[in-house]
Amino acid sequence: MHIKKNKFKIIILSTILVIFFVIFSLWNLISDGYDKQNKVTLFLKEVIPTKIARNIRDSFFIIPTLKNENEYLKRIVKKYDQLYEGTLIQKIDISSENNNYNFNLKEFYIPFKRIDLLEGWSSEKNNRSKHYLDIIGNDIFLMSGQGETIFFEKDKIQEKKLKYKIIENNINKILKEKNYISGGIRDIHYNNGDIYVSLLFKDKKGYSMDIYNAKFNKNYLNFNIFFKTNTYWDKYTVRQGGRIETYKNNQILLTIGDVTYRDKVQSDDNLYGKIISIDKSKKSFKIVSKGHRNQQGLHYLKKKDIIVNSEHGPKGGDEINFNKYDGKIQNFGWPVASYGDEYTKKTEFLRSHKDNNFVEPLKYYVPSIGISEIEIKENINSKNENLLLVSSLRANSIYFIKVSKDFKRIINEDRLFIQNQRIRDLKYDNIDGTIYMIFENTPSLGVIKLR
Ligand SMILES: [Ca+2]
Repeated sequence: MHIKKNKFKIIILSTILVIFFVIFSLWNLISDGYDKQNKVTLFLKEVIPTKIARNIRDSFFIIPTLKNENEYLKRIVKKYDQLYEGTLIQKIDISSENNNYNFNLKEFYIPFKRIDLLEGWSSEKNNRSKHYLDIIGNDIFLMSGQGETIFFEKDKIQEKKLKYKIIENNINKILKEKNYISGGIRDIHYNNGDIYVSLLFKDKKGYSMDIYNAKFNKNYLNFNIFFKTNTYWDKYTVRQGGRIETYKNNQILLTIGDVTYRDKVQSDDNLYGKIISIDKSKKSFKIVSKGHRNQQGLHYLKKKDIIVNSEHGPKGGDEINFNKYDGKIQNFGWPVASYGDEYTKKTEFLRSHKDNNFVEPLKYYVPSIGISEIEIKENINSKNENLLLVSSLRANSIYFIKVSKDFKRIINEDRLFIQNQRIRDLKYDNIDGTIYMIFENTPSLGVIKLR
């Protein structure tokens, strides 16, 4: 009888262990977090469709999900209670992985909508919860995905409240008049007295993105159409691009993603998967590069006359690209060459860009980090080396990449991990070394100072 009892105990114990293991692996599978992705998780993600995994999460994991939601709700209530106060949430010391960079990170509330991760980060609704910022003189200007505009004075980051001021604008009036459904703001950029915004919208013809601009002032921003891309797509996608940057000779730059129309990307008779320069007076445009997928970061190196962009690859293959444009359209390879792989079917991408007449990325990431905005601090030492600052969504990090004087060689790399924060936007203030970041999970404004 004793033996039978023991046997029974062992069976019960092993059953519990097996159940525990299954729950643990499933939890790993559907919970967010770049660093948790081991080979087993990646394999399970491949074999279990996202929809089923989400259903399991919402029914089976109701308690951890609710607990997680509860934490968020507490923060959100606090956020709404303080409205435009911009209260300091926390102040923590934080170091990069290889300890090259040490910061005191300050985090302040911003009065905009948070991204809802239960909806899935790529949902259409969440596209209106991606917010952007720029530095304008002594002020930091922010615009929400829904088109709200606010600012605060730089000095306020020394205090406990940013005390945002609202600037009214006519974005919603434009949407109403034109009968557009808003797809969200995709970037803001200050240039020579004007604010430029890229606006995603949907009308009878489908989805598209245009640029509007307004004379900058702190009372009212009256936006007018600046440039129509006349590029349409029929189904919602995150592969939109939309970054705006100052360029030479009275021009600005704009990135337009492939919006899944990959067959069009390699030809020059359309704007899918391109970076274009737009003349500010004539409003005429030129293609400066093609072969892009979803360019979420854009920076122009004035002294070197180089256009730098970051872009999302497919599964893996996020890239940092350098374009020394000399009148000939540069080709960055998509959808022919990529270091990533297809999500659904097995497509064989060419790997080498150089050997196939495309421009090789300076850097690529496998797995993807969800690469976003890119800023560059030039001439950081006596060797005239430069520092790339790259924000990432999926990897919740800022990457610091030190490169040679000619931007052709990587000297070292480091990474600052900021737990549970997708970092949508990033601006570097070269006057005092402050880095401003948009964290989209809270959402909040992160501030660190680069010494
Ligand atoms: Ca490429």
